Amino acid sequence: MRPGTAILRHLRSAGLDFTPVEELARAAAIPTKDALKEIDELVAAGFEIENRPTGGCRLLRRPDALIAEDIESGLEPGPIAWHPSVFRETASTNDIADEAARAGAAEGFAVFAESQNRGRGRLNRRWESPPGRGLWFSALLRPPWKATEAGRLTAIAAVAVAETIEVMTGLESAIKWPNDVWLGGRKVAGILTELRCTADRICYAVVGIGINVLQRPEDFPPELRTTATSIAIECDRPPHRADVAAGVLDRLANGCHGPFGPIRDRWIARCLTLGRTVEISSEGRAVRGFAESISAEGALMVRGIQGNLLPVHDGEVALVEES
Ligand code: BT5
Repeated sequence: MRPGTAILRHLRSAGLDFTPVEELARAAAIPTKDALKEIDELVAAGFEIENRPTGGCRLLRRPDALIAEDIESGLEPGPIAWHPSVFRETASTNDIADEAARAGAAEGFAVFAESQNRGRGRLNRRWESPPGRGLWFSALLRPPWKATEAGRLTAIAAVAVAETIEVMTGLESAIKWPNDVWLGGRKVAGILTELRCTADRICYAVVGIGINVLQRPEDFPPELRTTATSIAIECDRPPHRADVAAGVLDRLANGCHGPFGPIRDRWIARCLTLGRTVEISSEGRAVRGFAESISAEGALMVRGIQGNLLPVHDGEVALVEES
């Protein structure tokens, strides 16, 4: 853990009580003079820290900007040691994570950007990623799974986002297969999982997550205003972006390193797609049938007109209105 993170974590848990600098230095395992430098750096980054020569320090305000130490200080101990970094602007965080993975980065690499100028969705569709309003990030995972189990990753990420939003806002969210999270009947988040596999195993996965947190309606381009929403549009007091990020990373780590069964149940409980007649277009083919369940591998199980059960791994889903 970075020294600044250890100091922030300590200050956050102390609330409005003062903590002696020596104690902060101990928590960060650095000499007191270095702790004072770290505190200066946090102040320069926008944290409001009161430092009394006799009483010690306390944290009065966190900046709105996304700061790696702020995200890291909110993480719970878990099966993945996340190493977040934050770029001011990039093309796509998925590209940065992919490059890092090729260079041998370990599971736990997580890259955020305040804005993306070429944020993308599936099939290279544009993902709107305006500065300072959302969470645009990619997490590197190396699950020891078969390539056919990759669908779990998007399901785990969708449940992680949905549950984080629910816990932080008290609002109910929903999941539209395979990669959308909805709030108040509109899309609040999307997931883009990209993989590198050997013949049958996953080498690594980059799970890209975009969450609209602080946008106002006018921040969306006109064509998205009726279909997209943000957490701030749906609730009066939106959570801090760093806390949403930490909540999602914690749940993603636990989900990837635990059994899939319980996640699958939580996915099913929120799924808008199940129990409906759907038409799914995938790789130039259209499949029509009844969306029955999600398999242990994370595929949507569709009962075709002939009664056959078909696993569908990706695609565009349209709900068919039955007459
Ligand atoms: C997705 O694709 O929903 C996946 C989005 C993943 C974005 C993250 S951000 C971090 C990482 N880096 C990246 O470059 N990408 C990932 P898809 O299901 O194909 O949906 C794309 C469609 O959603 C677009 O065609 C628009 O209609 C709509 N859309 C675009 N931006 C949106 C936004 N900010 N909020 C809601 N809907 C949006």
